[in-house]
Amino acid sequence: MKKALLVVDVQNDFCSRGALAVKEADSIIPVINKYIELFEKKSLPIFASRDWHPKETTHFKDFGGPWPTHCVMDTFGAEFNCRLKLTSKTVIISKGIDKEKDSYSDFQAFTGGGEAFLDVLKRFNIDELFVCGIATDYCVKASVIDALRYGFKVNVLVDAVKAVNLSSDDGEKALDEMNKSGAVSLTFERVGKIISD
Ligand code: VGL
Ligand code: ZN
Repeated sequence: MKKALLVVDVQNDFCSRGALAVKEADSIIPVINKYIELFEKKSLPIFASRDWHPKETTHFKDFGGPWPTHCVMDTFGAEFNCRLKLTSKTVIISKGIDKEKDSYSDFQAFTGGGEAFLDVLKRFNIDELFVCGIATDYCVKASVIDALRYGFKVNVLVDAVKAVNLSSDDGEKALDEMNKSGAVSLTFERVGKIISD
C-alpha cells in the first residue's frame, strides 16, 4: 500500500483577484510546490482536484445557491494557478459538474475518463493521503472526512491549506472536526521525515 498527495482546488478563482478569492491563498502555493517536489522525488502519486462547474448551477447565488459564480469549466477562473507546479504524471480530477449539487468532496470527483476518485485510489493501491489546498472549511474538510469514512489514513498539511472563513474561525473549527474524525495535522518538516522512512 502507498501514500499519495492530494492537492485540492488551487485554481485562479480561489486565489488573489479571483471570483471567490480566499485570503492569503497565494501564500500556500510555494509550500504546495515543495510537497509536490517531495512526492515526485519519491515516485509517489499526486492527485489534483479542481472545482469544475457548469455556467448555471444551484451552487451559485444567481440560481439560489450560496456562492458567487466561480470555477466555471473551461474558463480562466477554473484553471490551476499558473504558479502551481503540477507534474506531468499528476492525475487531475474534477467535481461540481452536477447542476443541482454542491459536491464539495473529492470523492464526488472524476477523471477525464470518467473514473471515480475512490476507484483511482484503489487502482493506485493508496491507503494514506496527505491533503493540502483550498478551502480548509469546504472542499478540504469534505474530502478529508470522506477519506476517513472510506478507511484511508489521512494527514492534513496545515502549512498548505487556507480557509474561506465566512466566520473568522471556520478554518480552525474545520481542522478540529477533521482531527476529531481521525485526521493527523502535519507540517513540511515532519512529512519529509515520514516520506523518507
Ligand atoms: C469550494 C466553495 C465553493 C472549495 C468550492 O473548493 O472549497 N468552496 N466551491
Ligand atoms: Zn464551487
